Amino acid sequence: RSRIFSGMQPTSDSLQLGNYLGALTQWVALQDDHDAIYCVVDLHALTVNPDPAVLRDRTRRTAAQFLAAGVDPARSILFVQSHVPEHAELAWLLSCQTGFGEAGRMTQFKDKSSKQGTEGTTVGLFTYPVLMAADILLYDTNLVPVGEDQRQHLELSRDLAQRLNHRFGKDTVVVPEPHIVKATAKIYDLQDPTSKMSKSAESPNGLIELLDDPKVIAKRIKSAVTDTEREIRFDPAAKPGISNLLTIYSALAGRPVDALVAEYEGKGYGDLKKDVAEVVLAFLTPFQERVHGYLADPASLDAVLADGADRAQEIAAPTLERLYDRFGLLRRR
Ligand code: AQP
Repeated sequence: RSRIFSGMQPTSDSLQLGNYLGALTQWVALQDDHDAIYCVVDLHALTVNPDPAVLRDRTRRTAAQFLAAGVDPARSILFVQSHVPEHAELAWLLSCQTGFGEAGRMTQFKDKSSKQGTEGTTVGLFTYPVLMAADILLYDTNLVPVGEDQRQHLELSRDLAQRLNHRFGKDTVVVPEPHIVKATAKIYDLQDPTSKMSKSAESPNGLIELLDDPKVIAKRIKSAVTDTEREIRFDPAAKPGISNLLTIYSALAGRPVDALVAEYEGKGYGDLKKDVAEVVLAFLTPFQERVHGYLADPASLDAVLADGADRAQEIAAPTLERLYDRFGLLRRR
């Protein structure tokens, strides 16, 4: 069976719909036929210097949302990154294999650091994709289900894997492949439908947060930015707002975009928005109930995460040992 690894940062109280459609639904779909490992990447979240109590709370909340979405600890490994210290250890080895210029070309770093300024940007944010490569290579991962925004980071993981195999022998690590599902690879902000929806968006008005009040969500969908035409058709370049709504509708209702476009012929944008809101809430209402159920019992949630960390470490520890040896570090007797 091929191995899957993916993670999400606990950078917000709630995941957003792009996280769910771009990544989490794939995680759930892939866990039957693959050896799947899913992680709350709390060390990555440290790059933006969160409040300690808030980070702890968000780590549990993120795990609860994975479970509520259908990640099943009986079929997958679910754990918290910092519970398996091998991630941070391998990141050091990999940072010594990454060019400064190579890391500097990462567009996510350029975007985030240009907003924060040099003084407000941590070295951790710069090396973020190196830690991500460590997450992936530690498990001899074959496939990484992510959204489009992670494609460049994954390319760096592949380059690093190939570099290690070239330098230390061809079977040093497995070279991972991205798994990006085109239809939902990039969900856009409702107010700015040419930018991706993001947990840490400057304004929350274009966001669909999975744990938000249903009334707020419906209002945001009804106020989504569209265009001055009246025709409902799928054309991401000319009609990004309408196309984004059709993508969301299609993914959550499990109906092809073409069928929706045919159904809405002659109808108005208001009709489409009303129905998208209905479809989103039909999914979110039971989802929110499940999340609150998991959060009401933190001891059980922590036990699931502890068991996941044990199982993850059984795989990670020998990989790190192998890499320490290949890098020429003298092992302790
Ligand atoms: N808008 C999106 N459409 C499709 N997929 C998306 N993902 C994120 N936004 C969209 C995917 O969700 C996973 C989350 O990864 P992350 O938590 O490490 O952070 P990210 O990619 O930076 O996502 P956010 O929501 O924008 O978080 P912040 O604001 O904290 O940086 C990844 O698989 C990502 O591709």
